[in-house]
Amino acid sequence: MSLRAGQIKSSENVGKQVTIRGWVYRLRKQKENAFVLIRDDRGDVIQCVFPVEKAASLTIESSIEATGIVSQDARAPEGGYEIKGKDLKIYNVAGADYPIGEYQSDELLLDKRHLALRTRKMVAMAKVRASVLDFGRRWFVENGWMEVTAPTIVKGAVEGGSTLFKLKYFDEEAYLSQSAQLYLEAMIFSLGPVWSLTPSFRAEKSRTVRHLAEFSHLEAEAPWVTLEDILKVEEQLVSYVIQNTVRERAEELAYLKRDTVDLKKVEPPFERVPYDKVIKVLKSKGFMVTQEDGSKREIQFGDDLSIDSERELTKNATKPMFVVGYPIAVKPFYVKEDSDNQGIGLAADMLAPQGFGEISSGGLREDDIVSMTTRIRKEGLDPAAYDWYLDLRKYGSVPHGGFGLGIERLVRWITNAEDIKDTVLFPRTMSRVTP
Ligand code: AMO
Repeated sequence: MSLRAGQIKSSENVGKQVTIRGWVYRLRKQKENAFVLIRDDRGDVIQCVFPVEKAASLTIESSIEATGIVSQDARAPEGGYEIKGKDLKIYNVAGADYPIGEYQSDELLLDKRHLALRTRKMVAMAKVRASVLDFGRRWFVENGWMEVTAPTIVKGAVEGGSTLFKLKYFDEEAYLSQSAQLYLEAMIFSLGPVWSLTPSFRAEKSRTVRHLAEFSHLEAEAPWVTLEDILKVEEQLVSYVIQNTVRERAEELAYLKRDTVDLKKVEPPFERVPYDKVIKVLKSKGFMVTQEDGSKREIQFGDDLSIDSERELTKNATKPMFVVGYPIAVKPFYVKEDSDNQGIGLAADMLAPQGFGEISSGGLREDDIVSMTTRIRKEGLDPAAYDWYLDLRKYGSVPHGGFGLGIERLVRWITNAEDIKDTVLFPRTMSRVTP
């Protein structure tokens, strides 16, 4: 039976014979011995020492099965255990030109991502991400929300026409979904609180460290809720995911050099900061916005928050915050207007601290058919494309709301990753659709 590195590294195994299968992660051939760092299929490593002639044909990433006796040696890397190799079976001698070495440009690592995902950094990232997805699902299951799946080939824009990916759908035109929201809204009438995890697609034409063309979108929707109800769900969900991920992935986060002191303090409630206060704060700091013609002016009420303004706002924060009370004009057609506060939308964005910025967005939905039709037209969209969606306001409309959270944005914050592309194994951006 073959064991994994983590199972072998234990004092109980010292002096015993073990077998491990894996790949040559690092290789150092000396006069008498070859030091082979083996990576198992979970990304963990252990050193195995063979007489050099036995390992003569080995190259980096060759796939092997090694059998030998476990010994404890403080000099052995990665935990002080090693295997004194006896038998070596080689499955495949990897080409000697393996392109990933210790120091590589980011671009090469992206071009060779199918191989770069064998690096320990990518393995650690993938494990943190898996825990985020796992605990996200668990939170919804434990709290009685039903998992649903919405289509990703659709006819209507949710988040504005400029980021739609068009596709030929038999003899008609269709789009890749930007958000499952409208479909989740249809489901709450018979399924109650629902949630989904589907890819969303945005033809984002800007290169930033927080935009992907395809991202994993965790979305939720529920009937009979207030804005405060939705914000409570968001802060509980995010806190639960973070606390559990930090606990389960302590080793990986340490490998990624992520200081988790602040993360461990993330718990509800998150501060609710009114939009008008945000603008005042940014103004007092002399924050400027760039206009379409490239000129700059002072930020003013009515401006949407940009990456830069969010960074400024959150750079010294240690916990996420909600920005509430946006002018309805900067929000999409579905956002409900506050009846006590004309022109203000019942929507909120959650901003992650330390400059990471928006990770989720949500609020109450317009439930009146007349206002909604007017707003769809105002956005230059065709109400006919939203025929079925408008039916939801015609037949038993109820107050309802929900939110969408970007998994990669959350993972980027948890891992302190410089670029959102690091949080996904095969990133899709404006300039990258392979591998
Ligand atoms: P929004 O467009 O703000 O709202 O998206 C919700 C969340 O999705 C993430 N996100 C992205 N992540 C990576 N790359 C992108 N290009 C990208 N675009 C968005 C962000 C963002 O907060 N239907 C509404 C939400 C709602 O009201 O329910 C929506 O899609 O984390």
